[in-house]
Amino acid sequence: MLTFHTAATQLRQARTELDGGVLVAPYECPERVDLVLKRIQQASLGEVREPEAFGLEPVLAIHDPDYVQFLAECWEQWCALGRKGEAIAWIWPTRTMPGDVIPDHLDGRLGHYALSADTSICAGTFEAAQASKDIALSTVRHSLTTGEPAFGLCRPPGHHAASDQFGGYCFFNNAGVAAQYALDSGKRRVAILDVDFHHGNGTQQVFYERDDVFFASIHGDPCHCFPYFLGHASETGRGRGDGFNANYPLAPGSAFDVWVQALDDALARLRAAECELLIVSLGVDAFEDDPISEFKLTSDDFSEMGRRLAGLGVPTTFLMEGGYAVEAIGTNVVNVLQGFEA
Ligand code: SP5
Ligand code: ZN
Repeated sequence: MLTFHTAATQLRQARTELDGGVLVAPYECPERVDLVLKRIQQASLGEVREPEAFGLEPVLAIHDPDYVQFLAECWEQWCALGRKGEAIAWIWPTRTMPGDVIPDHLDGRLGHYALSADTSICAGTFEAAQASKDIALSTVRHSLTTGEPAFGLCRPPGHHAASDQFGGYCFFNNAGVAAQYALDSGKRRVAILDVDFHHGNGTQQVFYERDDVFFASIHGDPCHCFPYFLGHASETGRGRGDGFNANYPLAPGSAFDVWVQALDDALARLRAAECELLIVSLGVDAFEDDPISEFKLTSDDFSEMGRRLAGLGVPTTFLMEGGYAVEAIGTNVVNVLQGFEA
């Protein structure tokens, strides 16, 4: 299988993540990409190709212009304030302060555009986010023009990014940008299947009222797991999007026997929705040894996941999301892709 990747994804080298009340080295680190690439080469998965530059137009097709502008300017403005650390949001418009006016001050703007405090903005963040969406776009274009499966080794990930919010290590919603590109290229309906441990809140939000993208997500129950405030089974879409959103929240500790039932149900829903392209939000943090997640999938389970995805028989684009057990990330990703091709 063809992989798209560029070294520009490594331009984001954040030093800090707020975790358990302390600033730790971010789980979403550049080494993740190196290790996936290494395993792709070891396993002779196929050619690794550079993406092309698509500019910001396909990003603006799903993200708000003021949000993109904020991401472009944030780091420079933070530095101009003389701040010592990385830019981390620390106040939000919560239930008692609706926040109808977007503040001028950067601290207020950070709170407006952030959905969580786990994600700092640092030098190179905007550039890496652009490289990541270019990988997603190049990958989906390859699947569209050839009908062949392809893998986009995106970093930073995308599925937590909403139309005007970053967080959960995500800035541009790569899967959403790719899905919109496929629709704008003539596809009538696209499926996004999110197998990352965490609910794809951003992807759900972007497409919640639309019937041209079917979104399904299998994830840790938000009553117990990040992002906590979205991802319940009762969220089925709104308006013309009603019936085009399917959430499978599973209990922490769930293993593949439970997980695969959700997968089979999701695949049956995707089949019924008659989608012309499948985009897989491929997080491998459902792995048993993931340091921040709570499912119990084994490396062999990821191979079976790939086999079942192939059973749908639809042109498929895989886009990298999470996965933080760095010692196994390459094996788990390549197992899905090889299982798909088997
Ligand atoms: C793309 C993706 O997988 N994003 C996940 C973002 C989750 N960020 C919050 C992580 C909280 C970690 N707390 C676990 C403590 C273990 N030391
Ligand atoms: Zn995740």
